[in-house]
Amino acid sequence: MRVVLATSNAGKVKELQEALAPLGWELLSLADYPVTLPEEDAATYEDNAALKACAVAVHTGLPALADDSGVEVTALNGEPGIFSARFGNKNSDLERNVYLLERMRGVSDRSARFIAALVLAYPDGFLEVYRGEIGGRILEGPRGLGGFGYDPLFEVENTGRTFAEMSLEEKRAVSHRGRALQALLEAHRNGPPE
Ligand code: ITT
Repeated sequence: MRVVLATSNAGKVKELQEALAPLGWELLSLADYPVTLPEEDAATYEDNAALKACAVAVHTGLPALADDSGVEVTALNGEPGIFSARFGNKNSDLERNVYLLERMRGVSDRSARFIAALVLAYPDGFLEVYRGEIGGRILEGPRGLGGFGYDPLFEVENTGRTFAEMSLEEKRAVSHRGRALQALLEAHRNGPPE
């Protein structure tokens, strides 16, 4: 099956390519099909992922896989959540991380969770929806050089390590996106679900 990865985030592309390899799909990207992703103005991760996947499926005539994700910080009442890409109106991962650290200065409850929704949209309108979550805590400073986004600030529960200190495979085994991908892989074990 030919599938377009409906994301402009290079970190997500790497993780999706690595995890989906066992399915043997031909994975295309927005570099192959320059589609402008729609504004993510829905109220849930799933609906935002569906907006992106459907736009790309309609434009390309191919199944499209989108990911909408975010980090929810307990002490910030779940912020930034679905607004993680625009947190503090900052335009880069580095600026958002600095902003998150500022918002968390002096805060003792550092607990947080990452959430990912994956939507695989087919041109005929059929949708597959998967979700994954993982708990952890926001550190007081960055650790690790891998990953993307908030990875250096998020220490994964029961591991003592941040996502940025993990290889792609290690992150997949425990992450929100890895868990959603695992559900997708299981659903496709015997070909596309009916
Ligand atoms: P696309 O919409 O093009 O897929 P995006 O980066 O805008 O890319 P989202 O709207 O889903 O993606 O925003 C998610 C935000 O949360 C964004 O700032 C990411 O860097 C961050 N994020 C998502 N997954 C992450 C992960 O696994 N590790 C660290 N940060 C992550």
